[in-house]
Amino acid sequence: ESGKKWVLTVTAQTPTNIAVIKYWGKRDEDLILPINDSISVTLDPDHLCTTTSVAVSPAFTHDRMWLNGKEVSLSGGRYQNCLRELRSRASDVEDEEKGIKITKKDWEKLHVHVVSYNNFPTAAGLASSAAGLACLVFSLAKLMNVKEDHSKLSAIARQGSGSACRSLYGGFVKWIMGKEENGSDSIAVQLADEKHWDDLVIIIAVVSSRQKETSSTSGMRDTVETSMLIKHRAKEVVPKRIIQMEEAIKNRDFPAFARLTCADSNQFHAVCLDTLPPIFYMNDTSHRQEPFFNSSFINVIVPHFYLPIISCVEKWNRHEETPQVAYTFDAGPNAVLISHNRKAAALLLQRLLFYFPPQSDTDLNSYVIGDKTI
Ligand code: 2P0
Repeated sequence: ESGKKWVLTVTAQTPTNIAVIKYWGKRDEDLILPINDSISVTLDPDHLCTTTSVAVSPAFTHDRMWLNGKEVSLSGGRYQNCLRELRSRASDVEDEEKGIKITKKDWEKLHVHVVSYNNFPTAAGLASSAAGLACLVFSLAKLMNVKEDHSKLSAIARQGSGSACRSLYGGFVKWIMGKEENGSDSIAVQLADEKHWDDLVIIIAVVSSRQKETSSTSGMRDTVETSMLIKHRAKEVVPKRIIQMEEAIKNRDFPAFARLTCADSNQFHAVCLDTLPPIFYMNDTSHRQEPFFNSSFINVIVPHFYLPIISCVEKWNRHEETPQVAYTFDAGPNAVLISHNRKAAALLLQRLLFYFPPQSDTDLNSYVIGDKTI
């Protein structure tokens, strides 16, 4: 019985990532295989990240998970696929101090507990599933002594949530769609590390922390089934943009980076509109939400926020000799703005404060987001 008392734990932290060339559409729903490559920037872990602790003990009778303090079911196919893939690759673990010895075979019957916490709104279009699933897979892989490199782990995280595979690396990351039917070559690779372009500043305006209305999974399924535009995007547009974006990142070419980022965000929302029924992620947010608890986030609730942001940035960029800021919007109502240095970021914040002033004292603290990221 005393042998039942031990618990072995691992804790990991994983930031979320923001796609600059977007993933939208699957060719295989179960394995989560995309219809195009995508490229993202991984944020730095101070701001938008998931912290996950995983534990194993012979006293645990089921696999269980708590997300932000509430128990959630692990019975879904995606979690099960990740757990199965990891268990099948587990190795022996020995902790002499605690007198613990787990053999490869033991992992088949041992159960795990997972406690996960996001420091940002879950499912409000801030890619919480990306950070969450990447962190789950990474921490379990450590706990189970899975001896695979990051790219193999990315293929496991991908089966939890597509965009999660990109959060296994920092800096700039490409998710290669791959060709194989079994998904073995649909993996993430790092294009450049977090030091490569460290004067970029990413600012996220959390317009709303409410949960989005159309989940990415069902939204992209509808798009693939009904949109003509998505076929053109996946086959003709994205492959060219991927090459151009890789080049822009390699050369730290902000004008090209900004042009591609804005164009790809706009095309992603165009294919959403081209879906039946149409999906509006850039909808109006006129309700005031509770200020978000993390003081490092901008919390602006303004009606008609997106179009003014887009036109404000577009006008500003045209006014300057070279673009100063790029915008990108994901499957939720929050704005992600990328400026090419701290000076441009300070000016951007000034403008945001001017056009979208905080509406109460509490907002004053919660206005500014994130410092630099990659
Ligand atoms: C992206 N998004 O590349 C794109 C841009 C949203 C817009 O990846 O079904 O949560 O779990 O694979 O990864 C959101 O999709 O969807 C997403 P699943 P996921 O970041």
